[in-house]
Amino acid sequence: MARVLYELQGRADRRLSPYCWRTRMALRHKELEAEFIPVQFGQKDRIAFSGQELVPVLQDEGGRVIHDSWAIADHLESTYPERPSLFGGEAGRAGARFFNGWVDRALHPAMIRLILRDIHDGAIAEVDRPYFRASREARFGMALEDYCDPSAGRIKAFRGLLEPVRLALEEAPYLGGAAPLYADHILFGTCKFVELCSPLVIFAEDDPIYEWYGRMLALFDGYGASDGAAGGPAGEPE
Ligand SMILES: N[C@@H](CCC(=O)N[C@@H](CS)C(=O)NCC(=O)O)C(=O)O
Repeated sequence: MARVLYELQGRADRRLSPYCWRTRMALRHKELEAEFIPVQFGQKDRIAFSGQELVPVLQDEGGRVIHDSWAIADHLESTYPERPSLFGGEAGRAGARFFNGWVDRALHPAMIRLILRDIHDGAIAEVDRPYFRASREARFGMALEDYCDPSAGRIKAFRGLLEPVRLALEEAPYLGGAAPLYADHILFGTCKFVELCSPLVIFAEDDPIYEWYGRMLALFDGYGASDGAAGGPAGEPE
């Protein structure tokens, strides 16, 4: 059985999800081939076999099904130890686990607040907008338009959160050191998501994170620079 990744599909077939990009990059890092199956918010029947409703879902060779990007990274590392390591050992795995939680719990809430309207208005498939609005308004307890706040103050606060990343990049070109590791793919997923969903400029060109992002886009023969659409560059919007 071939390896298959189920991932979020946005407008113009763009593969939007920050979590799915983590897995895409992890697969390339491990030099593993996969087929990519798009899933819109309204197509949860496609991943019903996983017993839950979120992507990414990986169906690995042999049929094993894993959901949650961290669980998938962990699975890839333990199942394919002979391939390039995602964590660089047990201590590296523990550090990446912390970073994964920090990005999910501290960075993503600040990021979503900046681009929620852009996600709704322009990034997701039009057919998914009512579901997206209803589910997010229930989660945040207010209208999308009231929750979203791309003001200069919020952008500054978001950039400030990333100060520890800048400190790390003063010492090495990647969070993994001389070469990228899974921690880099975690943050790359967030940056790629913003790039695909919003015109907002989150990093100034003299920001070390901007330079790091350029290095990440160039990895794996420029794999990260695509929008993930099956036919290559995005076609006409729906
Ligand atoms: N902790 C999960 C989060 C996965 C997640 O939130 N996925 C989003 C896409 S970005 C999703 O499937 N959302 C579907 C929905 O909200 O109905 C992971 O790391 O994989």
